[in-house]
Amino acid sequence: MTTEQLTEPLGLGEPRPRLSWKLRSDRIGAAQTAYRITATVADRVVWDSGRRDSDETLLIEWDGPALQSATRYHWRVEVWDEHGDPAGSAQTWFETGLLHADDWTAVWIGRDPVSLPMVDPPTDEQRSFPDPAAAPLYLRHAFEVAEAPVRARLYATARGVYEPALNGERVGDLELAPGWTEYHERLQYQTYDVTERVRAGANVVEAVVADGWWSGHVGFDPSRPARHYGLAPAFLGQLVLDFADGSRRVIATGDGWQEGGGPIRAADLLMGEFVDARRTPSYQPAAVLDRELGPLVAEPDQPIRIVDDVLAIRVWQRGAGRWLVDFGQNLVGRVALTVRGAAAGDRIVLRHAEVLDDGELYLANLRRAAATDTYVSAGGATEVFEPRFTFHGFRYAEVSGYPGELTEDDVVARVIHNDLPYTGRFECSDEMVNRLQANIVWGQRGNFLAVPTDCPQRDERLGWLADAQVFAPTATRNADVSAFFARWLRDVVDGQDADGAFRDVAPILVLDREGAPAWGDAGVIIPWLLWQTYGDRRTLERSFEAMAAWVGHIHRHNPDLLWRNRTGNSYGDWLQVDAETPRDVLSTAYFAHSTRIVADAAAVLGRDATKYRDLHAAIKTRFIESYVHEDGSVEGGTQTSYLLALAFDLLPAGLVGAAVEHLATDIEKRGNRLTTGFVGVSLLCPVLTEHGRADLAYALLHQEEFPSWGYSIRHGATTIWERWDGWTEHGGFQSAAMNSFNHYSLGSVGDWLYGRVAGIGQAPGSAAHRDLLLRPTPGGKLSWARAEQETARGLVACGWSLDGDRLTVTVTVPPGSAAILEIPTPDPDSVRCVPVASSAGGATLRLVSGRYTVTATSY
Ligand code: RAM
Repeated sequence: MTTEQLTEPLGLGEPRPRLSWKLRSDRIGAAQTAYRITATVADRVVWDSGRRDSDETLLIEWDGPALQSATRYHWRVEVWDEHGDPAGSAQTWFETGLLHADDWTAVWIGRDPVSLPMVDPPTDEQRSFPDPAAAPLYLRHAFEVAEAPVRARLYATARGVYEPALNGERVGDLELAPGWTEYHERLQYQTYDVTERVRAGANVVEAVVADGWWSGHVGFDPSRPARHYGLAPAFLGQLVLDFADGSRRVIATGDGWQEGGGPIRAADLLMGEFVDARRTPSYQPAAVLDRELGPLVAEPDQPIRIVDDVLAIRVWQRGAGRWLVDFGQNLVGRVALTVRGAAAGDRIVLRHAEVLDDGELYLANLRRAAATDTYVSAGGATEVFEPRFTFHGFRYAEVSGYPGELTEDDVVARVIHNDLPYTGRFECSDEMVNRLQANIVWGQRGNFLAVPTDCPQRDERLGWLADAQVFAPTATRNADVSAFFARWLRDVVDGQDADGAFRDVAPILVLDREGAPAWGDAGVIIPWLLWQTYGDRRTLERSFEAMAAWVGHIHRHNPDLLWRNRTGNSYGDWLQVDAETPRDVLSTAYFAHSTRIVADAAAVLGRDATKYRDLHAAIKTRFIESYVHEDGSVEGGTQTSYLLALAFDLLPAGLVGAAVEHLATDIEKRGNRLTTGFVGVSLLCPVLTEHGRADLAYALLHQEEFPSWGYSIRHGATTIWERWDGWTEHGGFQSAAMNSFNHYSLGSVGDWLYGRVAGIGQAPGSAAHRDLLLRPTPGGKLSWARAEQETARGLVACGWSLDGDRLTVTVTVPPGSAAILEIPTPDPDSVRCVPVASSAGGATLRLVSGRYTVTATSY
C-alpha cells in the first residue's frame, strides 16, 4: 500500500493524496472486482468510501473530509475477488505535515550578515580550503519541559543543506536535506518523529547548516560568485510537542537561538569538506534573517540517504604517509576514514578520482571541483572522519598525511543517493551484458541524487533535460522513479519561460537559455512516460498546459513546420562518432514527436486532440517532403537520421523497409558499429528489433571494438561513460574539459534489455502495465535472459532459455493485469499453452494473471 506513491510517508503535503495497493495471489486469473477504503484518525472513522465496484487499485484520490495538519491517518482497504468474494484487507498510514502557512511560527535564522565575509568569485588560491566563506552554521537552542511529550515532531528545512540533532545525537538519517529544487518556487521541509528523543527536563535542539546548492558551488560558471540563490545558509525549524494533558508547545527558530562555528570549517558540494576535530562549537546569539517563510512544501519523494557501503578492494602505498585506495566501483558518496594514533593537529587529506592515469589519480576531468576532504586530528586514539555536506564521484581515493599503515579496514565508501526502491532485475547468460546492466544501474544511482544529473563528479552536476529524457525509460525499469521524476518535473515546468520554452537544465542554474531540441522536449516526454508507466494522470494534467505551450512555442517560430528557428543551443546528436545528423532533421523529428505526445495526452485527459493530431500530420508531411528521398534514404544519412524517422513514424509506409535497409547497411559497413550520440543511441536497438533486425541489435550489444558499450567494459568501465571515446587505445583520454566516466545517457539501452531482450512491455494504449505485451527475443550469443520489474500493479517477470531447439519462456502476470505473449517459433503448433493466434512469425498467447511456463519445441 502506498500513499502518493510512497510507503507510510511522514509529513505529507498533498491535500488530496492518492492511495494505491498491489494485489498478491498465486491463483490463475485472480483479480479485484470491488474495493472499500476506510480511514481513521485515532480510531475514529473519518472516511468510508463504501463498496465500489471497480478493478482499480492505483492512485485513488482521497475523497474524505479536508485533511488536518500534523495528523496521522490510518487507512484500510478491503477487496473482493473475481468471484465477488471478500479477498482480504490491509492497513497502512500516512501523516500530514504542516498544511497551512499559519501552522508555522518559525522564522529563518542564521549568522548576522554584518559578520559575513565578503563574497567574491573564488580565486584559485581561495579554492584551497578552508574557505572561511564556506563555514557551516552551527545552531542551538536549549529548552526545558516538565514532562516527556506523548508525541513530538520536528519540522525543519534550510537554505543550504542541514543535519538536525537533539540532545547531542543526530536526528533522522537524511543526507543533504532538503535536497535541491527550484528554490525560488519550492523549498522542501522534512518531518522527523522525535517522540522518543525529547525528555523531561533540559533539552537542546541543534542543527548544522552548510552552503549546499543554496549558496555553494554548483555548475561550471566560474564568473559568477558561488552564491546562486543566496549569500549564506539559514535554518528554519519547529519542534511541536504534544503532552498527555492535551496541551501543545512549539519550540521554533527565532529569537533566543544561538549560532556559531564548529569543527566543520568549510563544506561545499563540489570542493569538499574541511574538519578540524580540535575545535568545539562556540556560540553567540543567532540573527533573525527573514520572517517570510518563502515557498515551503513538504518533501514529496524519497529523500537522500546513505544506501550502501562499498569496501576497498585494494590499498597500496605511494610514498611517505600517502596511500591509494581502489573501491572497485565508480560510485557517488564519500569516504569514511578511520584514523588511529594521530597527533592533535595532524592533517590528513583525501582526494578522489574516477580513474587512474599512470598509477595516480586522474583529476583533470573534475575541472574546478576540488573534491578534497581534509581532517585535522584531535589526537584521539581512534577517530572516524566522515564528511557530511559534500559528495564526490569516484572509484579511487588518495589518502595523504595518514599516520601509520592504512589497511582495507580503515576505509569504506558510503554510497549516497535518493533512496528509491531499486527492484528491477535483468540478467542473462553473457557476463559482459550483465556488467553493462550493472554499469547502467550504478550510473542511475549516482546521478539520481537530488535531481537527475548529467554527472556527479566535475563542476557541473546539473539537471540536464535530454540526459534525463533519453534515460528515463531505463530508469523506470530499474527503480520506482514515480515520485522522484514527478517532483523534478515541477522544476522543469517552473523553468518554462513566458514564450513557452522549456530550458536545457532544471533547476535553472548557470544556463538560462531556451532549451535545445531533444533537451526542452523532456518537458513533454517525461510527464507522458509517468502516465504510461505509473498511471500518474495528475502529473500529466498538471504538466499539460506547459507541454502544449512548448509545442506552441516551436510552432509559432517555425510556421513552415521545419524546426530551424529558436533551437537554443542546438546540440544535435550530442557526442556522436563522426556522424553529424543535420540539426534540422533532428529538431523537426522531435517537433513531430512532442506534438504527437501532446495529442495523445489530450486524448487521455479528455481534451481536444484534433488540433495536435492535425499539426502532427502536417509536420510529418513536411518532414517527408524535405528530408526523405525516393529511395528511402533520409537527409544526412546517419544512423540517427534513420532512427529518428523510424522511431517517430516519419516515413511513408512504403519506404519504411528501404529506410531500415539503409540503416542496417550503415551499421554493417562499419563492421557492426554504431555512430549514435545521446539522442540516437536511445532508439538504436529498439528500432532495429522492431523492424526485424534484432540480429544487428545483438551484434551492437556484443561488440567490443570501439565504439561500443563493450569497449568501455573491456577497458574497465564500472559505470557508463559520457563519451564513447572517454579513453581509447589509440588516443588515451579524451579532452579533460569534458570527460565524465559516470554519465547515464549512453546507458539508455537498458530499456531495450528489459523490453525486448527479456521481453517486458506494454500493449499500445496501456497505462501502468494493465495490458502487458511480452515479446522475448532470443538472439545474439545469449542462451537465456530474464527480467523482473516491480510495476505499479505488482511483479512482472519474463524470461526465456534455449536448449537446442527447445525454447522455454517463463512469465509472471500480476493480478489486475493481462498479457499478450508472443513466442517466436517457426512452428506455432509446437507451443504448449494454447495459442490464441499463430502466424509464420510465431504464436500469440493471451494470459490472465498468474505464473506460466511456455515451451516451443521448435525454435
Ligand atoms: C554537457 C552535459 C550534458 C549534456 C550537455 C549538452 O555539459 O554533461 O550531458 O546534456 O553538455
